[in-house]
Amino acid sequence: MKIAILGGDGFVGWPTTLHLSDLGHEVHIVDNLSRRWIDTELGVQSLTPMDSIQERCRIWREVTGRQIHFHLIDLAKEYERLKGWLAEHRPDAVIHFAEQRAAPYSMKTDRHKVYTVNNNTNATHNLLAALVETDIDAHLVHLGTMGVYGYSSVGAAIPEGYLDVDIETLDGSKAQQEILYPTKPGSVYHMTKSLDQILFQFYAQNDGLRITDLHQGIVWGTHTAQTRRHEQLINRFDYDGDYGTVLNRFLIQAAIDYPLTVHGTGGQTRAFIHIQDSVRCIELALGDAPQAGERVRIFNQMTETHRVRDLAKLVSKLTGAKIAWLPNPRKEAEENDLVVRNDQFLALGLEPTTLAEGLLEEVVEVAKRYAHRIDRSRVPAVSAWTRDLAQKLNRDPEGKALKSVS
Ligand code: NAD
Ligand code: USQ
Repeated sequence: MKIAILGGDGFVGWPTTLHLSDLGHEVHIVDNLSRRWIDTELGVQSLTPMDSIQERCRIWREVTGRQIHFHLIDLAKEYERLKGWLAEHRPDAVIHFAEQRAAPYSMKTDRHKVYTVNNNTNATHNLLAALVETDIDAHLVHLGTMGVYGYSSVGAAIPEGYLDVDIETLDGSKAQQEILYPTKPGSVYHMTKSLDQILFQFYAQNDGLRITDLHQGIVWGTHTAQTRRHEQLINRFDYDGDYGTVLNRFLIQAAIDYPLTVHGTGGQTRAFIHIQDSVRCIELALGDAPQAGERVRIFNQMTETHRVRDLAKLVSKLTGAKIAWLPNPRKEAEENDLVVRNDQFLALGLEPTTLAEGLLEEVVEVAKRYAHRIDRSRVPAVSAWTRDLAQKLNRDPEGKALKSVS
Protein backbone atom coordinates (compact mmCIF):
# COMPACT_ATOMS: atom_id res chain seq x y z
CA MET A 1 0.00 0.00 0.00
CA LYS A 2 1.00 3.62 -0.46
CA ILE A 3 0.60 5.14 2.99
CA ALA A 4 0.76 8.79 4.06
CA ILE A 5 1.83 9.20 7.68
CA LEU A 6 0.82 12.66 8.86
CA GLY A 7 2.93 13.55 11.90
CA GLY A 8 5.43 10.78 11.07
CA ASP A 9 8.31 12.63 12.77
CA GLY A 10 6.70 12.29 16.22
CA PHE A 11 6.94 9.86 19.13
CA VAL A 12 4.35 7.40 17.79
CA GLY A 13 4.56 8.43 14.12
CA TRP A 14 8.25 7.62 13.67
CA PRO A 15 8.16 4.00 14.93
CA THR A 16 4.91 3.48 12.99
CA THR A 17 6.63 4.74 9.85
CA LEU A 18 9.49 2.28 10.34
CA HIS A 19 7.15 -0.60 11.14
CA LEU A 20 5.02 -0.05 8.02
CA SER A 21 8.07 0.50 5.81
CA ASP A 22 9.54 -2.74 7.18
CA LEU A 23 6.34 -4.53 6.16
CA GLY A 24 7.02 -3.40 2.57
CA HIS A 25 4.59 -0.48 2.26
CA GLU A 26 5.52 2.70 0.37
CA VAL A 27 5.59 5.24 3.17
CA HIS A 28 5.40 9.03 2.95
CA ILE A 29 5.81 11.21 6.04
CA VAL A 30 3.98 14.54 5.94
CA ASP A 31 4.97 16.74 8.88
CA ASN A 32 5.59 20.44 9.53
CA LEU A 33 8.15 19.63 12.27
CA SER A 34 6.17 21.84 14.69
CA ARG A 35 6.98 19.47 17.55
CA ARG A 36 10.69 20.23 17.13
CA TRP A 37 9.88 23.96 17.23
CA ILE A 38 7.85 23.48 20.43
CA ASP A 39 10.93 21.91 22.04
CA THR A 40 12.77 25.10 21.15
CA GLU A 41 9.94 27.26 22.52
CA LEU A 42 9.97 25.34 25.80
CA GLY A 43 13.77 25.16 25.99
CA VAL A 44 13.82 21.37 26.24
CA GLN A 45 15.00 18.52 24.08
CA SER A 46 14.15 14.87 23.66
CA LEU A 47 16.03 12.73 26.20
CA THR A 48 17.28 10.73 23.22
CA PRO A 49 19.28 12.52 20.53
CA MET A 50 17.06 12.82 17.45
CA ASP A 51 18.63 13.40 14.07
CA SER A 52 16.91 15.50 11.43
CA ILE A 53 14.05 13.73 9.71
CA GLN A 54 16.03 13.60 6.46
CA GLU A 55 18.98 11.97 8.25
CA ARG A 56 16.68 9.44 9.96
CA CYS A 57 15.25 8.47 6.55
CA ARG A 58 18.75 8.20 5.06
CA ILE A 59 19.88 5.85 7.86
CA TRP A 60 16.77 3.69 7.40
CA ARG A 61 17.59 3.36 3.70
CA GLU A 62 21.19 2.45 4.52
CA VAL A 63 20.09 -0.21 7.03
CA THR A 64 17.20 -1.73 5.05
CA GLY A 65 17.39 -0.54 1.46
CA ARG A 66 13.87 0.85 1.86
CA GLN A 67 12.98 4.46 1.13
CA ILE A 68 10.85 6.70 3.33
CA HIS A 69 9.77 9.94 1.66
CA PHE A 70 9.46 13.18 3.64
CA HIS A 71 7.21 16.15 2.76
CA LEU A 72 7.20 19.38 4.78
CA ILE A 73 3.58 20.57 4.90
CA ASP A 74 1.56 22.31 7.61
CA LEU A 75 -1.82 20.55 7.47
CA ALA A 76 -3.55 23.25 9.48
CA LYS A 77 -2.31 26.22 7.44
CA GLU A 78 -1.47 24.98 3.95
CA TYR A 79 -4.74 23.60 2.64
CA GLU A 80 -3.91 24.04 -1.06
CA ARG A 81 -0.53 22.35 -0.70
CA LEU A 82 -2.12 19.46 1.18
CA LYS A 83 -4.78 19.07 -1.51
CA GLY A 84 -2.13 19.24 -4.24
CA TRP A 85 -0.04 16.66 -2.45
CA LEU A 86 -2.96 14.25 -2.09
CA ALA A 87 -3.97 14.73 -5.73
CA GLU A 88 -0.43 13.97 -6.87
CA HIS A 89 0.29 10.99 -4.60
CA ARG A 90 -3.18 9.43 -4.16
CA PRO A 91 -2.37 7.30 -1.08
CA ASP A 92 -4.32 4.10 -0.31
CA ALA A 93 -4.29 4.94 3.39
CA VAL A 94 -3.66 8.03 5.49
CA ILE A 95 -2.63 7.78 9.13
CA HIS A 96 -3.26 11.01 11.01
CA PHE A 97 -1.02 11.69 14.02
CA ALA A 98 -0.47 15.36 13.20
CA GLU A 99 -1.88 17.24 16.17
CA GLN A 100 -0.60 19.08 19.24
CA ARG A 101 -0.92 16.25 21.70
CA ALA A 102 0.10 17.46 25.18
CA ALA A 103 -2.68 18.31 27.64
CA PRO A 104 -0.40 20.49 29.86
CA TYR A 105 0.91 22.42 26.83
CA SER A 106 -2.68 23.04 25.73
CA MET A 107 -3.50 24.53 29.17
CA LYS A 108 -0.42 26.75 29.61
CA THR A 109 -1.88 30.10 28.48
CA ASP A 110 -4.71 31.35 26.30
CA ARG A 111 -2.22 31.47 23.41
CA HIS A 112 -1.53 27.75 23.81
CA LYS A 113 -5.26 26.99 23.97
CA VAL A 114 -5.87 28.95 20.76
CA TYR A 115 -2.93 27.31 19.01
CA THR A 116 -4.03 23.80 19.99
CA VAL A 117 -7.61 24.29 18.82
CA ASN A 118 -6.57 26.00 15.57
CA ASN A 119 -3.89 23.46 14.79
CA ASN A 120 -5.80 20.29 15.63
CA THR A 121 -9.25 21.07 14.30
CA ASN A 122 -7.93 22.74 11.13
CA ALA A 123 -5.48 19.91 10.45
CA THR A 124 -8.27 17.34 10.74
CA HIS A 125 -10.87 19.33 8.83
CA ASN A 126 -8.45 20.33 6.05
CA LEU A 127 -7.58 16.68 5.59
CA LEU A 128 -11.23 15.61 5.40
CA ALA A 129 -12.20 18.37 2.97
CA ALA A 130 -9.16 17.63 0.78
CA LEU A 131 -9.95 13.90 0.65
CA VAL A 132 -13.46 14.71 -0.57
CA GLU A 133 -12.29 17.34 -3.04
CA THR A 134 -9.60 15.10 -4.58
CA ASP A 135 -12.02 12.15 -4.63
CA ILE A 136 -9.51 9.86 -2.96
CA ASP A 137 -10.95 6.71 -1.44
CA ALA A 138 -8.15 6.29 1.12
CA HIS A 139 -8.74 4.63 4.48
CA LEU A 140 -8.19 7.36 7.09
CA VAL A 141 -6.85 6.10 10.41
CA HIS A 142 -6.81 8.76 13.12
CA LEU A 143 -5.10 8.67 16.49
CA GLY A 144 -7.63 9.81 19.03
CA THR A 145 -7.50 9.48 22.79
CA MET A 146 -9.11 7.58 25.66
CA GLY A 147 -9.48 11.04 27.21
CA VAL A 148 -12.55 11.79 25.07
CA TYR A 149 -14.50 9.51 27.43
CA GLY A 150 -13.36 11.50 30.46
CA TYR A 151 -12.20 8.48 32.56
CA SER A 152 -15.54 8.62 34.31
CA SER A 153 -16.68 5.43 35.81
CA VAL A 154 -20.30 4.67 36.31
CA GLY A 155 -19.48 1.11 37.25
CA ALA A 156 -19.67 -0.01 33.62
CA ALA A 157 -16.94 -0.75 31.13
CA ILE A 158 -16.28 1.98 28.55
CA PRO A 159 -17.44 0.59 25.19
CA GLU A 160 -15.59 1.10 21.91
CA GLY A 161 -16.92 4.47 20.82
CA TYR A 162 -20.66 3.91 20.74
CA LEU A 163 -23.42 3.54 23.27
CA ASP A 164 -26.89 2.04 22.79
CA VAL A 165 -29.51 4.24 24.42
CA ASP A 166 -33.27 4.11 24.82
CA ILE A 167 -35.05 7.42 24.25
CA GLU A 168 -38.61 7.96 25.40
CA THR A 169 -40.70 9.02 22.39
CA LEU A 170 -43.68 11.40 22.41
CA ASP A 171 -46.13 8.49 22.67
CA GLY A 172 -44.28 7.08 25.67
CA SER A 173 -42.69 4.13 23.86
CA LYS A 174 -38.93 3.60 23.65
CA ALA A 175 -36.86 4.33 20.56
CA GLN A 176 -33.38 2.84 20.37
CA GLN A 177 -30.42 4.84 19.19
CA GLU A 178 -26.72 4.26 18.87
CA ILE A 179 -24.84 7.43 19.83
CA LEU A 180 -21.21 8.42 20.23
CA TYR A 181 -20.27 7.82 23.87
CA PRO A 182 -20.78 11.18 25.62
CA THR A 183 -17.52 13.07 25.63
CA LYS A 184 -16.10 14.67 28.75
CA PRO A 185 -12.67 16.00 27.86
CA GLY A 186 -10.42 17.12 30.71
CA SER A 187 -8.19 19.57 28.81
CA VAL A 188 -8.27 21.77 25.72
CA TYR A 189 -6.15 19.15 23.95
CA HIS A 190 -8.59 16.34 24.81
CA MET A 191 -11.44 18.64 23.75
CA THR A 192 -9.97 18.90 20.23
CA LYS A 193 -10.12 15.10 19.95
CA SER A 194 -13.79 15.26 20.92
CA LEU A 195 -14.33 17.82 18.15
CA ASP A 196 -12.49 15.55 15.71
CA GLN A 197 -15.03 12.81 16.43
CA ILE A 198 -17.87 14.99 15.19
CA LEU A 199 -15.93 15.95 12.06
CA PHE A 200 -15.37 12.28 11.30
CA GLN A 201 -18.99 11.38 11.92
CA PHE A 202 -20.13 14.05 9.47
CA TYR A 203 -17.72 13.20 6.65
CA ALA A 204 -18.33 9.44 6.94
CA GLN A 205 -22.07 10.01 6.75
CA ASN A 206 -22.10 12.79 4.13
CA ASP A 207 -19.28 11.79 1.80
CA GLY A 208 -18.76 8.11 2.51
CA LEU A 209 -15.21 8.64 3.75
CA ARG A 210 -13.79 5.44 5.27
CA ILE A 211 -12.54 6.36 8.73
CA THR A 212 -11.14 4.51 11.73
CA ASP A 213 -10.65 6.46 14.98
CA LEU A 214 -8.29 4.88 17.51
CA HIS A 215 -8.94 6.01 21.07
CA GLN A 216 -5.50 5.44 22.45
CA GLY A 217 -4.36 5.32 26.06
CA ILE A 218 -1.04 6.67 27.36
CA VAL A 219 1.84 5.30 25.32
CA TRP A 220 4.92 4.18 27.26
CA GLY A 221 8.31 2.74 26.37
CA THR A 222 10.69 3.98 23.74
CA HIS A 223 12.12 1.25 21.49
CA THR A 224 10.42 -0.89 18.89
CA ALA A 225 11.95 -3.71 16.85
CA GLN A 226 12.90 -1.20 14.12
CA THR A 227 14.20 1.69 16.25
CA ARG A 228 16.61 -0.77 17.91
CA ARG A 229 18.27 -1.47 14.58
CA HIS A 230 20.52 1.60 14.52
CA GLU A 231 21.29 4.21 17.16
CA GLN A 232 20.33 7.00 14.75
CA LEU A 233 16.85 5.46 14.34
CA ILE A 234 16.20 6.05 18.04
CA ASN A 235 12.76 7.33 18.98
CA ARG A 236 11.90 10.69 20.54
CA PHE A 237 11.55 10.55 24.33
CA ASP A 238 9.79 13.39 26.13
CA TYR A 239 10.53 13.78 29.83
CA ASP A 240 9.57 17.41 30.55
CA GLY A 241 6.55 18.58 32.53
CA ASP A 242 4.52 19.35 29.41
CA TYR A 243 5.14 16.52 26.97
CA GLY A 244 6.48 13.73 29.18
CA THR A 245 3.75 11.23 30.05
CA VAL A 246 3.38 9.71 33.46
CA LEU A 247 5.02 6.28 33.29
CA ASN A 248 7.90 7.34 31.06
CA ARG A 249 8.43 10.32 33.37
CA PHE A 250 8.58 8.11 36.47
CA LEU A 251 11.13 5.87 34.74
CA ILE A 252 13.48 8.73 33.78
CA GLN A 253 13.00 10.34 37.20
CA ALA A 254 14.10 7.07 38.79
CA ALA A 255 17.13 6.98 36.48
CA ILE A 256 18.32 10.45 37.58
CA ASP A 257 17.41 10.07 41.24
CA TYR A 258 14.58 12.61 41.12
CA PRO A 259 11.59 11.98 43.39
CA LEU A 260 8.67 10.54 41.40
CA THR A 261 6.18 13.35 40.72
CA VAL A 262 2.79 11.98 41.76
CA HIS A 263 -0.01 14.53 41.31
CA GLY A 264 -2.37 14.57 44.27
CA THR A 265 -3.18 11.20 45.79
CA GLY A 266 -2.17 9.38 42.61
CA GLY A 267 -5.63 7.83 42.60
CA GLN A 268 -6.10 8.67 38.91
CA THR A 269 -6.57 5.50 36.87
CA ARG A 270 -5.55 5.66 33.23
CA ALA A 271 -5.26 3.31 30.26
CA PHE A 272 -1.81 2.37 28.91
CA ILE A 273 -0.24 0.78 25.87
CA HIS A 274 3.39 -0.01 25.03
CA ILE A 275 4.80 1.70 21.92
CA GLN A 276 5.42 -1.67 20.25
CA ASP A 277 1.73 -2.55 20.64
CA SER A 278 0.72 0.90 19.44
CA VAL A 279 2.45 0.40 16.08
CA ARG A 280 1.04 -3.12 15.81
CA CYS A 281 -2.50 -1.81 16.42
CA ILE A 282 -2.12 0.63 13.55
CA GLU A 283 -1.06 -2.22 11.28
CA LEU A 284 -4.12 -4.22 12.44
CA ALA A 285 -6.49 -1.28 11.94
CA LEU A 286 -5.12 -0.74 8.41
CA GLY A 287 -5.98 -4.33 7.56
CA ASP A 288 -9.57 -3.93 8.73
CA ALA A 289 -10.83 -0.92 6.78
CA PRO A 290 -14.51 0.06 6.81
CA GLN A 291 -16.56 0.22 3.60
CA ALA A 292 -17.78 3.52 2.19
CA GLY A 293 -21.05 4.45 3.90
CA GLU A 294 -20.17 2.59 7.10
CA ARG A 295 -20.16 4.56 10.35
CA VAL A 296 -16.75 5.57 11.72
CA ARG A 297 -15.06 2.50 13.13
CA ILE A 298 -13.83 3.19 16.68
CA PHE A 299 -11.33 1.04 18.57
CA ASN A 300 -10.02 1.48 22.10
CA GLN A 301 -6.27 1.22 21.64
CA MET A 302 -5.04 0.25 25.11
CA THR A 303 -3.96 -2.93 26.82
CA GLU A 304 -4.18 -2.30 30.57
CA THR A 305 -5.23 0.24 33.19
CA HIS A 306 -3.23 1.40 36.19
CA ARG A 307 -3.54 3.85 39.02
CA VAL A 308 -0.82 6.53 39.03
CA ARG A 309 0.24 5.78 42.64
CA ASP A 310 0.53 2.06 41.85
CA LEU A 311 2.87 2.89 38.98
CA ALA A 312 4.94 5.11 41.27
CA LYS A 313 5.14 2.31 43.85
CA LEU A 314 6.10 -0.22 41.18
CA VAL A 315 8.88 2.00 39.81
CA SER A 316 10.02 2.81 43.35
CA LYS A 317 10.22 -0.90 44.21
CA LEU A 318 12.13 -1.63 41.04
CA THR A 319 14.65 1.21 41.36
CA GLY A 320 14.59 2.46 44.96
CA ALA A 321 13.33 5.90 43.83
CA LYS A 322 11.60 8.16 46.38
CA ILE A 323 8.03 9.33 45.77
CA ALA A 324 6.98 13.00 46.03
CA TRP A 325 3.27 13.61 46.65
CA LEU A 326 2.61 16.95 44.93
CA PRO A 327 -0.32 19.33 44.65
CA ASN A 328 -2.11 18.37 41.46
CA PRO A 329 -1.77 21.12 38.81
CA ARG A 330 -4.70 19.62 36.87
CA LYS A 331 -8.42 19.85 37.44
CA GLU A 332 -9.27 16.13 37.40
CA ALA A 333 -10.88 13.53 39.65
CA GLU A 334 -8.54 12.59 42.49
CA GLU A 335 -9.63 8.97 42.39
CA ASN A 336 -11.36 7.10 39.59
CA ASP A 337 -11.86 3.54 38.44
CA LEU A 338 -11.52 2.75 34.78
CA VAL A 339 -12.68 -0.36 32.98
CA VAL A 340 -12.25 -0.30 29.23
CA ARG A 341 -13.28 -2.70 26.48
CA ASN A 342 -10.66 -3.51 23.88
CA ASP A 343 -12.18 -6.64 22.35
CA GLN A 344 -11.78 -5.51 18.76
CA PHE A 345 -7.98 -5.38 18.72
CA LEU A 346 -7.77 -8.63 20.68
CA ALA A 347 -10.05 -10.25 18.09
CA LEU A 348 -7.77 -8.97 15.32
CA GLY A 349 -4.81 -10.72 16.96
CA LEU A 350 -3.20 -8.15 19.29
CA GLU A 351 -1.10 -9.89 21.93
CA PRO A 352 -0.73 -7.28 24.68
CA THR A 353 2.66 -6.35 26.04
CA THR A 354 2.17 -5.71 29.73
CA LEU A 355 4.27 -3.82 32.28
CA ALA A 356 6.97 -6.46 32.27
CA GLU A 357 9.98 -5.58 34.40
CA GLY A 358 12.32 -6.07 31.44
CA LEU A 359 10.66 -3.33 29.44
CA LEU A 360 10.49 -0.96 32.41
CA GLU A 361 14.20 -1.55 33.00
CA GLU A 362 14.92 -0.95 29.32
CA VAL A 363 13.52 2.59 29.62
CA VAL A 364 15.54 3.22 32.80
CA GLU A 365 18.66 2.04 30.94
CA VAL A 366 17.96 4.41 28.01
CA ALA A 367 17.42 7.25 30.49
CA LYS A 368 20.69 6.51 32.31
CA ARG A 369 22.57 6.44 29.04
CA TYR A 370 21.32 9.89 28.05
CA ALA A 371 20.96 11.36 31.57
CA HIS A 372 23.47 14.11 30.72
CA ARG A 373 20.87 15.54 28.30
CA ILE A 374 18.27 16.05 31.04
CA ASP A 375 17.65 19.52 32.45
CA ARG A 376 16.30 18.83 35.97
CA SER A 377 14.60 22.22 36.05
CA ARG A 378 12.36 21.07 33.18
CA VAL A 379 11.08 17.98 35.01
CA PRO A 380 8.33 19.59 37.14
CA ALA A 381 4.89 20.07 35.60
CA VAL A 382 4.30 23.84 35.87
CA SER A 383 1.24 24.16 33.69
CA ALA A 384 -1.85 24.57 35.89
CA TRP A 385 -5.42 24.08 34.69
CA THR A 386 -6.87 27.08 36.61
CA ARG A 387 -5.55 30.23 38.35
CA ASP A 388 -6.33 28.76 41.78
CA LEU A 389 -4.36 25.62 41.04
CA ALA A 390 -1.44 27.72 39.78
CA GLN A 391 -1.23 29.42 43.18
CA LYS A 392 -1.09 26.10 45.04
CA LEU A 393 1.68 24.82 42.82
CA ASN A 394 4.73 26.67 44.05
CA ARG A 395 7.40 24.10 44.99
CA ASP A 396 8.99 21.33 42.95
CA PRO A 397 9.84 17.94 44.50
CA GLU A 398 13.37 19.20 45.20
CA GLY A 399 11.96 22.19 47.12
CA LYS A 400 12.68 24.92 44.55
CA ALA A 401 10.12 27.61 43.76
CA LEU A 402 8.20 26.93 40.56
CA LYS A 403 7.22 29.50 37.96
CA SER A 404 4.88 28.99 35.08
CA VAL A 405 6.72 29.12 31.76
CA SER A 406 4.76 30.88 29.03
P1 NAD B 1 4.11 14.06 18.79
O1 NAD B 1 3.86 15.45 19.21
O2 NAD B 1 5.39 13.41 19.15
O3 NAD B 1 3.94 13.96 17.19
C1 NAD B 1 3.01 14.69 16.46
C2 NAD B 1 3.65 15.05 15.11
O4 NAD B 1 2.69 15.79 14.34
C3 NAD B 1 4.88 15.92 15.27
O5 NAD B 1 5.94 15.40 14.49
C4 NAD B 1 4.43 17.29 14.76
O6 NAD B 1 5.49 18.03 14.17
C5 NAD B 1 3.34 16.91 13.76
N1 NAD B 1 2.33 17.96 13.56
C6 NAD B 1 1.58 18.60 14.52
N2 NAD B 1 0.79 19.52 13.93
C7 NAD B 1 1.01 19.45 12.60
C8 NAD B 1 0.51 20.16 11.47
N3 NAD B 1 -0.37 21.16 11.61
N4 NAD B 1 0.96 19.82 10.23
C9 NAD B 1 1.86 18.83 10.08
N5 NAD B 1 2.40 18.15 11.10
C10 NAD B 1 1.98 18.45 12.35
O7 NAD B 1 2.86 13.19 19.29
P2 NAD B 1 2.76 11.59 19.51
O8 NAD B 1 3.02 11.30 20.92
O9 NAD B 1 3.54 10.91 18.45
O10 NAD B 1 1.21 11.40 19.25
C11 NAD B 1 0.74 11.16 17.92
C12 NAD B 1 -0.78 11.14 17.94
O11 NAD B 1 -1.24 10.12 18.82
C13 NAD B 1 -1.38 12.46 18.45
O12 NAD B 1 -2.48 12.82 17.65
C14 NAD B 1 -1.82 12.14 19.86
O13 NAD B 1 -2.95 12.89 20.21
C15 NAD B 1 -2.12 10.65 19.78
N6 NAD B 1 -1.90 9.98 21.09
C16 NAD B 1 -0.66 10.00 21.70
C17 NAD B 1 -0.47 9.37 22.93
C18 NAD B 1 0.86 9.39 23.65
O14 NAD B 1 0.91 8.90 24.81
N7 NAD B 1 1.93 9.90 23.05
C19 NAD B 1 -1.54 8.70 23.52
C20 NAD B 1 -2.80 8.70 22.89
C21 NAD B 1 -2.95 9.35 21.65
N1 USQ C 1 0.60 12.62 36.25
C1 USQ C 1 1.27 12.54 37.46
N2 USQ C 1 2.58 12.90 37.47
C2 USQ C 1 3.25 13.29 36.36
C3 USQ C 1 2.55 13.36 35.13
C4 USQ C 1 1.23 13.01 35.13
O1 USQ C 1 0.71 12.18 38.50
O2 USQ C 1 4.44 13.61 36.46
C5 USQ C 1 -0.82 12.24 36.21
C6 USQ C 1 -1.72 13.31 35.61
O3 USQ C 1 -2.15 14.24 36.59
C7 USQ C 1 -2.84 12.47 35.01
C8 USQ C 1 -2.14 11.18 34.60
O4 USQ C 1 -0.92 11.13 35.33
O5 USQ C 1 -3.77 12.15 35.99
C9 USQ C 1 -1.85 11.06 33.13
O6 USQ C 1 -1.10 12.17 32.68
P1 USQ C 1 -0.21 12.07 31.36
O7 USQ C 1 0.50 13.35 31.16
O8 USQ C 1 0.60 10.83 31.40
O9 USQ C 1 -1.34 11.82 30.23
P2 USQ C 1 -2.36 12.80 29.52
O10 USQ C 1 -2.19 14.21 29.94
O11 USQ C 1 -3.72 12.23 29.68
O12 USQ C 1 -1.97 12.72 27.99
C10 USQ C 1 -1.30 11.61 27.39
C11 USQ C 1 -0.84 12.04 26.01
C12 USQ C 1 -2.04 12.38 25.14
C13 USQ C 1 -2.99 11.19 25.11
C14 USQ C 1 -3.40 10.76 26.52
C15 USQ C 1 -4.16 9.45 26.52
O13 USQ C 1 0.03 13.17 26.10
O14 USQ C 1 -1.61 12.69 23.82
O15 USQ C 1 -4.15 11.51 24.38
O16 USQ C 1 -2.20 10.51 27.29
S1 USQ C 1 -5.32 9.35 27.83
O17 USQ C 1 -4.65 9.71 29.09
O18 USQ C 1 -5.79 7.98 27.89
O19 USQ C 1 -6.37 10.30 27.56
